[in-house]
Amino acid sequence: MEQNEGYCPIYEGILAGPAIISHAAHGPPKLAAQCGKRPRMKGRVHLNNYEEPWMATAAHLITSLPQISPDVAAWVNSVRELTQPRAIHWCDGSAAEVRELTSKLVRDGELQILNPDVFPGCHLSRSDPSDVARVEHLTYICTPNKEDAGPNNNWMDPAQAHAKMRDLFRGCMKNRTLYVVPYCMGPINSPLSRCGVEITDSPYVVLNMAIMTRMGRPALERIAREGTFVRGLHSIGELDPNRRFIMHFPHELGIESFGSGYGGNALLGKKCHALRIASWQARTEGWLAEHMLIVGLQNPQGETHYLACAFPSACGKTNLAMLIPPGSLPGWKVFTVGDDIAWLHPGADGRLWAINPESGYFGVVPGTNPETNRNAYNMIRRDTLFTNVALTANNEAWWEGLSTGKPAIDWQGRPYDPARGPAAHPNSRFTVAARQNPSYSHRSEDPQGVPITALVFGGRRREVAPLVYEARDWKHGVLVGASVASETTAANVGQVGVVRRDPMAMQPFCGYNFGDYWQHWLDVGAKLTRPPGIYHVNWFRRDADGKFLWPGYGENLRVLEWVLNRCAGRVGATETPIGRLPRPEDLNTQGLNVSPDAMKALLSVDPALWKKEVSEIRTYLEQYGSRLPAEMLQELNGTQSRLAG
Ligand code: OXD
Ligand code: MN
Repeated sequence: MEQNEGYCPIYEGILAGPAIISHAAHGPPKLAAQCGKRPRMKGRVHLNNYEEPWMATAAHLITSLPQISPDVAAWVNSVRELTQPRAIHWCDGSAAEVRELTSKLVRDGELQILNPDVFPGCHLSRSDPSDVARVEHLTYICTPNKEDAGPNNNWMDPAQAHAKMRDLFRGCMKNRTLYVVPYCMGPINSPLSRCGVEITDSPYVVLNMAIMTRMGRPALERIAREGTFVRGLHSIGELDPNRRFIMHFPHELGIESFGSGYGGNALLGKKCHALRIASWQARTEGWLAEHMLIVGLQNPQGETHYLACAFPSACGKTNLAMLIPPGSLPGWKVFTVGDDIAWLHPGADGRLWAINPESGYFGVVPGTNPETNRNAYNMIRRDTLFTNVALTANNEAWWEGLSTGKPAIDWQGRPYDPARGPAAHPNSRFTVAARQNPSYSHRSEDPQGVPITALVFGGRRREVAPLVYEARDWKHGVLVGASVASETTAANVGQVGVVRRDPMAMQPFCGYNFGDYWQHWLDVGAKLTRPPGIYHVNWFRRDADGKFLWPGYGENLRVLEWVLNRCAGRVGATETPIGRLPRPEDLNTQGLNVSPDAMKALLSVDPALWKKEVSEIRTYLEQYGSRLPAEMLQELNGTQSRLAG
C-alpha cells in the first residue's frame, strides 16, 4: 500500500476526464484494486484500440511503477484541467511505444515511410511551411527582475507571461492526446544529469524526445527520488506564427511553448532546458551549461584528449564532432561524445569534466555527404526521422549537397521546381540516435563525463579572425569567448549572412544576463587548478574573390593537433596582440593543398581590422553596464594597448 501512495492521484487525474481507453494490450487497469479505491470515470470511455491504443500502455506503466513524484502528478493534473485533452498518455520510453506511435503517425498521414531498401526504418515528416526554424524573436526569459534577463534576451514579466500563455493553452488539447514525456538529460545514473518532464500534444515531439533524451520510466523514477524536475509545457496550438511564444521561467525551472512543432521550439529538452534553464541552474550550482560539441581525439601514440567546442548554429559543429581524419594524417582516431551541448563541471582534481546531456542528434541535413561528413551520411541511412527533406521519384530522402539522385518532390510535398528554391529546406533536419554514429564514444555514457583538455570557440568570419589563436589564460579566454561573432545561417528565422555577436555561441541560449554569465565563467575558472587551454578558430576565412582559404572538414584536425600539442607543451607559438598563433613550422601542412600566400593570410593579424574589431567588441560589451565584470574590460584594454603598441 505505502508504495502506491505516490501514484493514486495521477491515476484519478488521468481518468477524471473524457478519455479513450484501450484494454486490449494489457488488460483492464489494475490500479484501482492496488490503491484500494475505484477511479472516478467522468464522461464517456471508448474502447477503441485502433484510434488510441495508448492508455493501455499508460495503465501498464503506472501499475508497475513504485512511485511517481506527487509534484509531477499534481502538475499533470493541473495541465489536464487547463488544456482539456481527450486522453493522457504517460510515455514509458519502450521500443514498443515508439513502434506504436510511429505506426499511428503513418496511418494518420503525418509520417511517410521512406524506401525501405535504401533508407530502412526511416521516416519523413513535413512541418507547416511557416514553422521551419527556431524563433528567437518570440523567445523570452521571464525573470521577476528585467535586469536578470539582460540585454541578450527578450524579457517579459513572469505574471504577464503566465497569463498570456494560460489564455493560449486554455482548452488547446481538446480532441488531442496529452503526452507526458519524462526525460533525463545526461546518463541516467550520472550525478551531473538533470531531469525534466515535457507535456506535449505533438506525437512527433514525443518521437524526437525518445531519440534525443533518455526518455521514459527510468527518468520518472529518478524524478520521484530527486523530487526536482524542469516543467516544460508544449502545445502546437494552431501553428499560427501570430500565436507562437517560447517562454522560460528560470526561477521556477519552467518552460511554456505554444504554436510551433519545430526543433528547438518544441523539443523542450534541447535548447530550452539543456541550455536556457540549465545555464541558470548551472550558475546556482557552480557549473556551466554550454552550446558546445564534445569530441575525443586519439593521436597516433594512442593518447586521447577531449575538446569542447562552441560554434554558433550551423557552423559545422556536427561535422567537427564526427570528423574523419584525412588520409594524410594516419593513426588519428576521433570519438564523438556530443554534437551540440556540453555540461561542464569542475572536478575534484581541478579539471573540467563534461557530459553530453543529449542522446541523439538533431542535425542540419543539407550539405551532408560522404566527403563532408561520412559518419553522419552513413548513420542517417537507417532508423532516422527526417524533417523537411525532399524525395526522389524512388521515395528516397534527397537534399542539396548530394551528388547522387535527383529531387522529384520538394520539402513541401510539391513536384520539385527549381524556380521555387531548394528542394530540401535549408534547415531540414535528421533526428537520429547517437549510438548509430560510427564514431560514437562509449564515454558518452560515463556518469562522471570526460576530462576536457581544451575549450575551442569559433565563428563564421570572412575576415578578421585568423585560422586559430590561443588565449593567454582563462580570463583572457573568457574575453575571447565573449567576443565570438558569426555570420547568421538558416538555423534561425531571419536574415542570413549578416555578422552578429554571439558570445560563447550562447546569444540565443543563455537563460540570464550575459554580464552575470561572464562573471560566472570567471568564478568557475578561479576554481580550476588544471584549467583547459582556450582557443579560437575560424574555418571560414575567404579571399578577395570570396573563395574559402582553408579546406575545412577533416583537415581541421591539423589545427586541433596544434591545439593539443600546445596543451601538452610540445610546440611553441608566436605572441600577437590578440593571443598566440602557430609558428608556420608548428602547424602540420604536409600533403595539404593550401598556397603559402593563403597560409600567410590565415595566420595573420591585421592591426587595422583588429582595432575596429576591438572597438566593436567594446560597444557590444558596454551594453551590459554595471553587470559587466571589470576583468573583462581590463582584458579588452590589454588587447587594445597591445594593438596600439
Ligand atoms: C541547433 C541550433 O539546432 O543551434 O543546434 O540552432
Ligand atoms: Mn545548436
